[in-house]
Amino acid sequence: MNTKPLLQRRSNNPILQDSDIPWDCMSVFNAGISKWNGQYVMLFRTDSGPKDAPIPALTRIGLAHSKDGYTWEIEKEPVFDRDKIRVWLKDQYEERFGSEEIVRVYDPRITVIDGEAYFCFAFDTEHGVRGGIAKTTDQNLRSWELLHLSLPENRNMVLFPERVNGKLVRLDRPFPLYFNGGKESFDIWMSNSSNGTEWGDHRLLLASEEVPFANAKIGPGAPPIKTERGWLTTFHAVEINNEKPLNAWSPHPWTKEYIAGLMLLDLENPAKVIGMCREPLLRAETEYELDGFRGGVIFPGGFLLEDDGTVKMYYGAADTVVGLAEGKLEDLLNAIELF
Ligand code: BMA
Repeated sequence: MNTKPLLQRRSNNPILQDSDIPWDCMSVFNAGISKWNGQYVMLFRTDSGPKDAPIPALTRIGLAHSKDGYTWEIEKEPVFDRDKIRVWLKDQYEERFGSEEIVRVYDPRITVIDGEAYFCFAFDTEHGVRGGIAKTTDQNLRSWELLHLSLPENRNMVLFPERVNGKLVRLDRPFPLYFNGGKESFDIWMSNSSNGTEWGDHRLLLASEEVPFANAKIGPGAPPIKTERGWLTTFHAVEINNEKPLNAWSPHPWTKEYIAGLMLLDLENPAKVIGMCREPLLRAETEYELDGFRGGVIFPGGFLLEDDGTVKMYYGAADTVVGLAEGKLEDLLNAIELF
């Protein structure tokens, strides 16, 4: 077994925290990162309100730029909030359900495909959690064209960085409660699309019971990295330990540890999982990962390969800050146990 950690945390972590943000917020986390026009871009989530009970209506998406992936310049104003979705849904909702239907928008991911930026987000509504996809060629990533809004219950939609067999490929995380008798045991699914608007060919990709360090739900992490051996793909896995509550500002006992995992998908047929790292890729250890709004949470959203073989993984830590950990592509691939 490999005893050296696969990823090393940056010594100046967290790379983003609430005091870096030019508007009033209590946390900045769950960010999506990509390369755009020769720079790094980050869409991140901020929550605002009391530290132990942020107000959902005040959750916003901000934008940051970086030349090296380490030092970030943050745009002065948020780029997205629930009002934007309300505008998109005006015709559908304003008359029948009212604009209160949309509760908040959060957890952005960003993928650049064929020179266009795609932005995936989750949004809570009074009638369920949904996922959305928008795209743009706007250099400033300000004006987005809405492509798709999913049915409830779905979250954590993530796109592959290129078309596979001519189709866009997406990871999904539905919440099938009925057959599980209410148990939070959710899996990662996959779907594809020719145009980004209509999605189909839904299939189960990875089931939670296949992950040795999960005893509850799992979900997609960041857009995968293409390698010669397959699509290297992060995910999060939840381990619940009711005997050992984690530290949290949230007043409810918090028992869900979120752990980053790694799997390998077939290059030609990404719906086939060909291997997995049996050990966690990253598990909460440091103070900024163990203490926060929800301690013990590692939530990967950005996964990038550099020319020298370094892999950067950006992750939300404790639902409070953004962390960065780096490793070598070769080490990550060697840690995968092929099925
Ligand atoms: C998930 C989402 C994420 C969050 C995670 C841990 O269900 O709400 O936004 O980071 O829980 O709290």
